[in-house]
Amino acid sequence: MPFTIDSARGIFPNTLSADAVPATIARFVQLSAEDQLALIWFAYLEMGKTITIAAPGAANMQFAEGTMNQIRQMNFTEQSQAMCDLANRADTPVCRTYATWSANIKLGFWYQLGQWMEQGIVAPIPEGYQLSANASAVLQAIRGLDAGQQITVLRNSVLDMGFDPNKMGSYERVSEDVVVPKEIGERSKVTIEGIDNATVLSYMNNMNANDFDALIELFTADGALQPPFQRPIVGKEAVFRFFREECQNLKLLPERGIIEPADENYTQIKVTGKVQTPWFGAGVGMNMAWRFLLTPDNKIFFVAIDLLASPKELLNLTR
Ligand code: 45D
Repeated sequence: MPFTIDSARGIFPNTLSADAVPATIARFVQLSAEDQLALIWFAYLEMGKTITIAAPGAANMQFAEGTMNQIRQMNFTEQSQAMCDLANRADTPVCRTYATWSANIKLGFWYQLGQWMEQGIVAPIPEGYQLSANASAVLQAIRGLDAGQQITVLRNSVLDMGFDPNKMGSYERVSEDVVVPKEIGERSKVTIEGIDNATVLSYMNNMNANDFDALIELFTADGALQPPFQRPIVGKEAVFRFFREECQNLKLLPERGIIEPADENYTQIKVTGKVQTPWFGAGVGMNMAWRFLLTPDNKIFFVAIDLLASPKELLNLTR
């Protein structure tokens, strides 16, 4: 066995990912719950001037409806408390329910709350709320990020909220229904400058078609996928679940790549390009890299997906 998942993670080590994202999140989680909520509110209002969220199409909100209606019935004090509890990752029934939801349901929940806050149905951030000096500095840092990095900060801060699922024992995960894969005739086919590898092209095309059954067959049984800023998801079963829960309706727009032999007849391939999320559509193109390590029979042993530090990184195709 020439490669382990751990050693595979190190291919194309000079790929510069957007470290500003985890750095900003690390500062954000240090803030008080009140500051966190107010900061996201201000960031969301500012971002809303340039980019619009395309929900609720992106999330099937029936799964969060019960909790949302519960919050709708509360008075303002209770609503503010419920939102602070989420930011504090407290142990409450709402925080426990929240922890069972997939990423899209969490985002849809906050999207709805945000709308209700604007409409005066849910407690607003108090008028004239003054962010602490630290919170202002974090907001300033967010302003300095590109749009793809900003939406990633927002997404990750939302995913961190609620009760810690690792403390919950066994529970049933709640996610949207899986969409039907696109008809063969309606599928688009990517072209990638410098890359004619069939596995990599199929990866992109199957993901764009939501054809997760075909997609997962490109992986080895012990294969792994590493999403941006996360540890690898290991094994076909776990990766398949991830595809069905978190990868619907993505648009992968790979542009160029480089292919190189690796040890023991493995092949390493780096591709760069853009990715669009159904939440923002063509409004936000995230600068991304895929770093593939393929076995001698062209199966995916490992792929890392990185959010890049800058557009300049799209052209960084060296080892
Ligand atoms: O607290 O090849 C209020 C993989 C204030 C798969 C609020 C991938 C109070 C493999 C405003 C109400 C998935 C890895 C909060 C590729 C408050 C693969 C609300 C990559 C919270 C390419 C806030 C996919 C709200 C990628 C409503 C990179 C926030 C996907 C909403 C990236 C934020 C998707 C939203 C991203 C953020 C989506 C909707 C970054 C969505 C971000």
